[in-house]
Amino acid sequence: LMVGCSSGGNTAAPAAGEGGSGQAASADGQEIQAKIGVVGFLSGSGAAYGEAQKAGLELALGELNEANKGKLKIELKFEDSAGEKEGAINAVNKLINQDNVVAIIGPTLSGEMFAAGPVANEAETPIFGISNTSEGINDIGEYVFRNSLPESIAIPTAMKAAVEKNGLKKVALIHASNDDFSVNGYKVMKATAEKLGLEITGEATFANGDVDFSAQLTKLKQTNPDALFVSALYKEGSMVVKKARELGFAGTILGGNGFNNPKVFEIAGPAAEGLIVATPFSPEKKDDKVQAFVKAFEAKYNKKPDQFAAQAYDSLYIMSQSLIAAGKADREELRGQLAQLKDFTGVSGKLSFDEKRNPIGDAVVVVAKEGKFVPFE
Ligand code: 1QQ
Repeated sequence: LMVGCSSGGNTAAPAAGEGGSGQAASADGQEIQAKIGVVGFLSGSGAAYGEAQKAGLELALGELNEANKGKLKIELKFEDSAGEKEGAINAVNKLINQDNVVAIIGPTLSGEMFAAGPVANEAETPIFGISNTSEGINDIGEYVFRNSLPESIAIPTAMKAAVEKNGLKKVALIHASNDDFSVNGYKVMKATAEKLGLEITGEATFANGDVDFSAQLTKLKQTNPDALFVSALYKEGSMVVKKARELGFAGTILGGNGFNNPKVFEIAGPAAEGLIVATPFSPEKKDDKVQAFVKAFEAKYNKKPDQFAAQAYDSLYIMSQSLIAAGKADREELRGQLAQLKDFTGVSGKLSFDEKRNPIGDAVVVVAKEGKFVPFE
């Protein structure tokens, strides 16, 4: 039985009760109407992250609303934060207070989540990060969740593989100093280098928005490292990779989660060749669920999904499952169901949470080869 319409309200507000206006729980057999907010980096220097997330969410939305007919209907309300903390805070406030959403997916950047997560947490509204990989995201509060694999797991996996296969001994580090994600990734790189007994020959920083990295890279190259470890978002990160190759650096280049987007190949061009990254998702994975997703994504968008699309896609399946289990679009009930999530298998792998709601999962290591990432083996 179908009730309500996509533009209708939802039952997140305590006042919006059962029945009446067609906003109802499934306990009485009616379709649950759930409005979920999405905060994404949809414009600006990292817009390809937000676009991938939007694409993944919209694909999942179509599939879920079809499959859950009569049980649950999800409506998504997208807000563009432009990758800014202020933008993320405003979007979260609007979604909670004006749109009355039952939960929020996003924001894209760890820094945005550090700024906007507390707002949602204070308002007792579940907020679900799909690309926040920094340490400490879950410490914001008990309404904060994420399915994005922390860099503290992903980076060491990539570094160990690179050290083993490429015989690295001396490394140089470079990172964006005004971005929480990039700073966190750098700290993980440094700590892991020390743990693995690597010699750090030099370190350098830049700021998001910079376009000239020659001074830093010339200096780092002179320290003669076997590898350059780059912690950055795709735009600056790809320009760093390109410049390093232009300056003649021939060693290994390894990056963090920011590089898991095809824009890297557009910006760095052939200089991307050999770049090593860890990711929880690869469209090349020989797995039925993954391949069905890749096929559906390609049919809809005419390109392969990246990790950001995959984690976004998974997040809506998690929301759907949890809303149905909750039996109504209620923030508190939904939080409870999300916290109980165990062994969810999505396209970005198997997911369960530890006691701090941190995702437990594995990363695969990939390497850039002829315009795409392939398994590093
Ligand atoms: C974070 C990230 C970025 C690469 C997301 C786009 O992992 O900010 O945590």
